[in-house]
Amino acid sequence: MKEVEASTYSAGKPCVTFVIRDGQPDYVEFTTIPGNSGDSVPGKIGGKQTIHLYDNINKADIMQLLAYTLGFYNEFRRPDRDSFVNIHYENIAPENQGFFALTNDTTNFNYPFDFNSITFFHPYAYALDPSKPTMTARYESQTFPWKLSLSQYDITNIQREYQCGIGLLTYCNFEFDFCQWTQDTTDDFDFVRQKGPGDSDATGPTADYSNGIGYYVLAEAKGNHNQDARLMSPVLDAGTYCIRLYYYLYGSDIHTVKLIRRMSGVDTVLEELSGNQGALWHSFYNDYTADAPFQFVLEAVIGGSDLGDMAFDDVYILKGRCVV
Ligand SMILES: [Ca+2]
Ligand SMILES: [Ca+2]
Ligand SMILES: [Ca+2]
Repeated sequence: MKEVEASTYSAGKPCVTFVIRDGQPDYVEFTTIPGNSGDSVPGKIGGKQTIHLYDNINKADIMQLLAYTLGFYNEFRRPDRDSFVNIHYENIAPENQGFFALTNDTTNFNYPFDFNSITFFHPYAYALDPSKPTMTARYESQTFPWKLSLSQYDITNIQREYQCGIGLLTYCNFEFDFCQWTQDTTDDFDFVRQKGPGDSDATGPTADYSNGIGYYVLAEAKGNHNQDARLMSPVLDAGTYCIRLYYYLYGSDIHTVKLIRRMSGVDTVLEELSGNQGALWHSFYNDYTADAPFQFVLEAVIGGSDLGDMAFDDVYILKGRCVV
């Protein structure tokens, strides 16, 4: 719930907030049911409505159930679904085929088909033969990601439908690419996308932050001693912005990371952090105001040994102040 709130706030104001019931006539009750499938009804029905969880349910599946409650259907039930996804009905028991039915109760909100939506099932969901998928993409180049968190379109859809303004400018979990972030070419080396542990040194992450099995971006210490690498955000208009990200600075020779504002060709250091921060991901957020177009720049300055890998994951830029 906290992640849904934090991902959708806009212009410094929360968009969706969850509160403990205090006599409200319309409310959601969470219960658990045995078995390995949760459910909830799409949208508000009035009075009590129930979200069924299952034992050891993961964060992404809870967020999927909350997305239904907020009024969103599964992305793969969009009327234009068959242009993008093959459903393998021969591998789905008849009583479960309804979960894959197209529905005209939804609209595609004029956005592209979104394989990253939190409302996507796992590609093997409801498989009779668990070695075969029940959904595949129609295009070979498109893979089904493991759900991580709300996608960029999930967030903008919630913001628009709940009329909070579109606050999210960019979000990157680095699963496929660097999204709207670009490598600086005036530095010494480049960040790389990395999955799992880099090398066997006692430095750097062993897994990404988003879901533990995906990609993060790494400034590799080996071969880059005393050198720096920078990643640049898109150019942002003058105004106030919140940046939220996760960083991993583990190793006995961690040097320095910086958050920089690049405006009119001048770099100003906004934040700077040096030294070993332990073998875990830390979150960071803060807001900044600029009176001219600018970019955020993430800089890694490597120290004098191999034990100084630095990494980032899940970087958000939102309009307005951060909500704390
Ligand atoms: Ca990631
Ligand atoms: Ca570079
Ligand atoms: Ca390394």
